[in-house]
Amino acid sequence: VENLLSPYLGSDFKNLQKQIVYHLEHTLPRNTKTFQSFGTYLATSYTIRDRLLQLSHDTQKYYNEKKVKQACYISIEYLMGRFLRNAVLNLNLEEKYEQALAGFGYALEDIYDEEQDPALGNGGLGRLAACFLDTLATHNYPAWGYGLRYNYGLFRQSIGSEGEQVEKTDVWLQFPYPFMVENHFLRIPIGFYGSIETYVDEKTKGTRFKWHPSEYVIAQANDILIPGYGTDNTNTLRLWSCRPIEELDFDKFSLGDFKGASENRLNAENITNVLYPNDNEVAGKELRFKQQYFLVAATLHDIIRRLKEQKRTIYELPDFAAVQLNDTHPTLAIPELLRILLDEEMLTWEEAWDITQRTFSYTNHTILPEALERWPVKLISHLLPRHMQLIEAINWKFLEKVRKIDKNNGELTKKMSLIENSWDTLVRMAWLAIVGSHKVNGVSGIHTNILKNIVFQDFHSFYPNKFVNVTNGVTPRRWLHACNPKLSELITSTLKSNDWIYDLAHLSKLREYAENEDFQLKWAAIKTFNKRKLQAYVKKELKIDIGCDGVIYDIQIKRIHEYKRQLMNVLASIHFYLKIKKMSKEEKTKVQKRVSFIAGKAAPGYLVAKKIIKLINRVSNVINNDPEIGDLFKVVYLPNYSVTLAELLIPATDVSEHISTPGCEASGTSNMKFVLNGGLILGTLDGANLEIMENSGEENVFAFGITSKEVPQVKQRNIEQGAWNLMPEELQSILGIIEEGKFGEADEFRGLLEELKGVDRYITGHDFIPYIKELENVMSTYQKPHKWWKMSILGCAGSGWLSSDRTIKEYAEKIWGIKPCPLPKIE
Ligand code: 26Q
Repeated sequence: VENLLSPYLGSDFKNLQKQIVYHLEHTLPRNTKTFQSFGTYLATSYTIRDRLLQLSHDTQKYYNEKKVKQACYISIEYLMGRFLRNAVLNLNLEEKYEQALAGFGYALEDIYDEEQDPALGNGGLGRLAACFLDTLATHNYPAWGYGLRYNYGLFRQSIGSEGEQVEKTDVWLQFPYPFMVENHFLRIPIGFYGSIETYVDEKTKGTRFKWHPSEYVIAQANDILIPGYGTDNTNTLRLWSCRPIEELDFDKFSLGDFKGASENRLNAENITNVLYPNDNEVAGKELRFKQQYFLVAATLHDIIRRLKEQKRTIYELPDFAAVQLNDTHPTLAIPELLRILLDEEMLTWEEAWDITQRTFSYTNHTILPEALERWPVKLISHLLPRHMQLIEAINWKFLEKVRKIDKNNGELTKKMSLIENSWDTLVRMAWLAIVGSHKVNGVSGIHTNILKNIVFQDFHSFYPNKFVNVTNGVTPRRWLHACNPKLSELITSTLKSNDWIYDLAHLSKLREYAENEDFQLKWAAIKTFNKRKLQAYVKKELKIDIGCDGVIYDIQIKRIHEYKRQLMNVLASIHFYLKIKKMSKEEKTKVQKRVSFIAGKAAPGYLVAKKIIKLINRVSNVINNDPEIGDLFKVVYLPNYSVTLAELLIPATDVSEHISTPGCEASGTSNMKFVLNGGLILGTLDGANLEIMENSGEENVFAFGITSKEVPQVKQRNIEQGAWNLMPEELQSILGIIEEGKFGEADEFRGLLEELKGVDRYITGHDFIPYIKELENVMSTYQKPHKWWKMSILGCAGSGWLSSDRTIKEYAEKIWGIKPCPLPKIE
């Protein structure tokens, strides 16, 4: 710990300048004469990395000395967002760095903007993992994140001339990424394919198995160090990249087979080459399966290596690490650990199974059937023969117990079997994850109830104590303190303390200011300030003029998905457009002005979602260029939604839309970020919206529609009577207008409309009128500023529990059994 005092790491601004120049001249091929912003960003970042390396060494040393239990979070996605601002704020060095860079003629703010946004995730699940890492470090929990270092992150999105989504490769490693430390000393061989050897153990005379893979690749560690806010504890996110065992086949090369010579390298690099761009939808590709195994095999190897480094035995694994499976994507960790314990550590089945169950726990993030992973037995047997054998053994032993309570001649056994016989023989990964874990959690109250009572009902009866709820949360560091500095300052000065940044419950003290005129004015002025920044961005990037004062900024930003109902949103925009067009001049003066923003990516193979994007852009084009509408209403599609863009949008939002079909959105997390920033919610009775209503007060949320329990009846009626026959006339005529070709060729959107007219799976027709009515309520409430700002302040004041700090405390206590382990402070 005393190393922290080393003069090199001194943090007076002159020292920081020396460190920056050092890196400029020695780490980069630059000097003080060829200073430019990007080089300055890199050099500045390297100084941060030095500090974090030092802190991380001390942290690991301390955890090892104390032998504390740690959480290991395995996730195939991490949506980290930019690093530099977060690190500078967490280390409390903002003023010093500002000063240091000002000396070189740079504004720190502009230097932040040089950084790329590592997009190693799709959406909610990956961003949740990132918020958890921030909280774990901030609250001094011994914890590791494990994931993959993809060469290419989530594609970059632009909009083509027809309004369609265009995807481009995200080459994020084109330039050095200074916050990731390649760890060349950690190289782990990972096997695939091959055969199983059976032999008799001399000592016990029992049958043993050994897997002989026929192919190997190397997993190499790349570490991103995670600073906590206001603490020295610095945890590690370890991302694996895949390397070949042999870089080049020299025999082939010598024979002139240049392509064949590099085959090894190319095949290996394939595994961590690209992030699958599917969100809430399974891509059943062999390469994806290989990614999943690669991740868990490397991770378990590393965890066991670290356990043994502490001179502890394998029996202590469950006291050394709590391993959390972020959805079913890392479920192969279960048979992989069993394999290690049985075939390498030579434990008995009972011992091995007990250790496995006590080590793992599993979080479910979705109940959509198309997102539940099922992998063909054939594929698993080919790629991982020993693992398939173990899955069958787990299933056999599990079903033995199920059969005892199965009174319905095999019905229950069939339903609960880890292996399904339908169009193919498939392994149900969620079933495997449940059976192999000691705890399973959903991510919001309603979601966990649906898991217990519907999706995993049989398992809940079988294991009544296994299922728990842990409602999601978001880190207030990034999602308030960093992205909305003016609001952060106002809160700190009002509460006369910044304790809220790591104990968000303090926000409740804002309640007493909710109706204070002076406070409301300050609060509203900050919103306007943030809206102006967004207005300028829209002008610069999209060349669209939007208003600001007196204009509602209404936003829906999330992955494009039918269940999230961006389609309903754009249909409502057409409704309002038509309504304004029919108005007299006099009536128009009374219209509440509004800008409807939509942003989000569609999975490249999800054609319906891509059509929705196209429709939004076509509608936007018509509305924004109609002189009869002027500045009364605009529809703006913001391309390339990302964490960085969210940091601009969320503080600038008056009202955000979370309008999924009830029962479909497991939780949602952006809803929490908006409330934290004084945005109001227009939402359905779904996911975390419900808990936001409970905590911030129902009267402070614009809620509409039916409960998830009522949805099946509506769907059934649609099927029986045809959705068209039940559709309100207003919506029928809007569909008619689209069909007439008002927004481009009539045929273009036929598929979208046919679904609405036929089955209407997501009950858009049913919800359309209540939705429009609530939107109108939003607009009329905006005209009563005192009421609006009261709602906004009360929403924020009630959002203390939305912090991922609260979420992680629950995981730590209910699931992991870990405790904070703060490094001793040095003065
Ligand atoms: C699976 C197999 C093959 C390829 C891709 C996938 C895959 C990838 C990503 C399946 C699902 C996902 C992502 C799911 C997700 O982001 N779910 C969201 O999780 C959030 C955090 O809990 C919730 O707030 C959201 O409600 C939920 O939709």
